[in-house]
Amino acid sequence: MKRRTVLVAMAAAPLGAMLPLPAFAQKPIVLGFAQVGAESEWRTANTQSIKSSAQEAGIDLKFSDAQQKQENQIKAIRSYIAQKVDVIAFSPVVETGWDTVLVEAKNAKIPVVLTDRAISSKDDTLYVTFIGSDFTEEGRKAGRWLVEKEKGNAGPINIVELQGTVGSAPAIDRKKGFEEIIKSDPKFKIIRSQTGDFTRAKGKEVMEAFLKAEGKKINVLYAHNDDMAIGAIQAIEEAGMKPGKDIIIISVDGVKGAFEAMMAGKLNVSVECSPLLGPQLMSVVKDIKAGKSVPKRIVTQEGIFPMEVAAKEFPNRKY
Ligand code: GZL
Repeated sequence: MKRRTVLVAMAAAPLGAMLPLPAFAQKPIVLGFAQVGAESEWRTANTQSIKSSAQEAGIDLKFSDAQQKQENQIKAIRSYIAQKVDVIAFSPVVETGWDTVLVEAKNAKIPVVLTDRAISSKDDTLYVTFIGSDFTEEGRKAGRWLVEKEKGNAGPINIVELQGTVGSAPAIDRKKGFEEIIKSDPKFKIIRSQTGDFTRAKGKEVMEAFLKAEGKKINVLYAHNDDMAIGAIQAIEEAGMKPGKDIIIISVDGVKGAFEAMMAGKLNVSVECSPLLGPQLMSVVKDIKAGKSVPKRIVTQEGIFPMEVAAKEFPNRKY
């Protein structure tokens, strides 16, 4: 009934006063998304969230995987500009080097949304909003957990650090937040710090090198994501040491693999970093197309999961 009424109204209205098309007759919004890659459990869950949310929202998604290479993300953004998509969204693999291509998007009048990771640019008109976690706070949460855990220990407490992708916002900010907290007590010393590029394989490889160089001097591992921690756990076991006991392990993301490691007593705590950004992204894309204003920064809310709660929390995990 309603549908016919709308159509009748349109036929009667003079051409100059055409009513807006009803939702079922409007062409779908086209969103171009340039993803970092498929480097971790977190990224896989993030991709799944974006694809399933686009489908549920009736948004036509064009998706690309850059295999963690900035030049591939830039190529994808340029192809979306050429295709004249309605909105472009991406998770910048590193913070810098985006201004040129984002000026091209701006000149093409295509709004850009940052998800997951931020960019470092003087011109914040190059994107409409940034939806993602507060990585510095994630680093602080990791540091606060360690300070509390070791409050009765006079030290020294030697820490090795597996950093995320060099130049990426999560790697820069998780390091900054962690160091901000542990610098309060000189017993904490970061004796080795190197990138494992957020992957299990590289995390294992770098941890093997740390163990070769420092061996039993290592008290704590701080890994910027669960995948590198899981790789490091393999290296620690192969070196004949007990992960979670001989070496306390702190990581970030809260993926299922981390919960399984915590339930096995091999990982001590994982700071949550939610990849489930799809629903928020689609809602923002629709608001932008509807001409609504959106906040410049949308922060995802997250917790922290020590091994003691892992078994109880595991059934609730969505990624
Ligand atoms: C964080 C995200 C990071 C994850 C890693 O929002 O960018 O990239 O912590 C992923 O697991 O590779």
